[in-house]
Amino acid sequence: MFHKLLIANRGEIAVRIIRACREMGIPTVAVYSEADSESLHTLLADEAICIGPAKSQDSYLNMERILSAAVAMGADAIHPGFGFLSENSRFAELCGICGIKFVGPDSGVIARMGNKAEARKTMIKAGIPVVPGGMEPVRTLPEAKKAAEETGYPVMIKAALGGGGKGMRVAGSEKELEAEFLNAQREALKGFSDDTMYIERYVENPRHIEFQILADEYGNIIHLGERDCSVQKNHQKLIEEAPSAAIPDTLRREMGETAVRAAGAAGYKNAGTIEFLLDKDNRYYFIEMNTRIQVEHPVTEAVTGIDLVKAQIRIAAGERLSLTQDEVEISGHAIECRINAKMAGKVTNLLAPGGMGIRVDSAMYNGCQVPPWYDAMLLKLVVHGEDREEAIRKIQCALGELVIEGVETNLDDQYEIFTHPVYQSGPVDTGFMEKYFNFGRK
Ligand code: MV4
Repeated sequence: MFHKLLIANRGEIAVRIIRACREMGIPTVAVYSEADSESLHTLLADEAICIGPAKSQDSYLNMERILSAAVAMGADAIHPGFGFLSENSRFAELCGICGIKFVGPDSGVIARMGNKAEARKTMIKAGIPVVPGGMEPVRTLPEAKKAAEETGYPVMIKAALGGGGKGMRVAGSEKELEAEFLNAQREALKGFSDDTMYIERYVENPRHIEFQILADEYGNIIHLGERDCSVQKNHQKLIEEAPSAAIPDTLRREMGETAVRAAGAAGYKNAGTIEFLLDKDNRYYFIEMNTRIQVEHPVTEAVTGIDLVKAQIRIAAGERLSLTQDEVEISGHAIECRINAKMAGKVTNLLAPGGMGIRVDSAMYNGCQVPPWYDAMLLKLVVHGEDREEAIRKIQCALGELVIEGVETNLDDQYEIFTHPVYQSGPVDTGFMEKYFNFGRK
């Protein structure tokens, strides 16, 4: 096992990782920016080292500073969390060069899956169902037209290095493709310094279903069931559930097996996620693989009883998976709700909910500062009930108890979603928020 682990992150996920390490008896090093000297991850870790000014570029995204800190502090492993450098293949590679274990897959796999056009090609070759569309990326309008013609309209134009909706456009006809392709390409170039695109058939109002994968370094791969992340606004996930109420057991088994095969085709090691779109006729298509621990991982932890961050660390340390697919059991229903700040400022009052099946993951404390420099997610409320109905009641009760004063949040917006009869009556698709909700951004 590792002797000391450095957390290359901040906020609630850094705290989450520190907690896992502490339970495992692994000493931790926090890195922090000048804006985070009083942040919870800084205070909670066994050691902490300042790595630069507030701006992410100068601190949490600065590979040299983080690696220097790791070497200076004698860390033999780095956990990247999510966001920041977590999907930076160069960072994973540099960790290896410095003799530090990167808690995640090999850098080559990060690079290959980070390129969605290449990931798609890998999956096609492995016989994994993908959204109908071209096998090869497109770089010019004539190439795009040809691919769209072969695919059939409507199509989705996507950036190879995209994700999160940037550089993404729907084109219902050749005319629309002509109008939109170069715009999408320009957006991709601006956002990712690369204008490689690819074309897929447009799937209208799909459900977003993702399978949690665990793979050890000896070729053993299992899945831990799925999460339904269909409740989102402007490509920001708001609510995640496990299991998905939209998926019958037979389909779950089939999609799970497909997800395991997909991870195998990618040469995957450690915790990862296979994303599918599920259409109205319950056909499913691979769209992307995420090569990191995800924000919504606690819902999977709740229904499986498996600590995913500990599993990541054990796998990285060379341990074998300690359970087989048959030993994975999904029990009850879990829901996560993300509480985001709508402004920076000082938290003047905080009261966290409690009770059976209630979990709060956050780096907030009474009197803490919410800096303006980073992601706005303040707190994840995760509930686990016997079934979806109980989980919805539980999360309403917990949201009712939660008090955050001093900074404006989306708490009231979230409460409204859980009281919505369409949400309560069953699983929703990705069109739900746009159709029924119109509250302010973020
Ligand atoms: C799609 C799609 C429809 N058809 N691809 C949005 C983010 C990116 N990761 C994939 N996304 C989508 N890809 C095809 N071919 C619709 C979406 C999409 C979406 C996907 C998951 C969750 C929410 C979404 C909201 C709008 C659009």
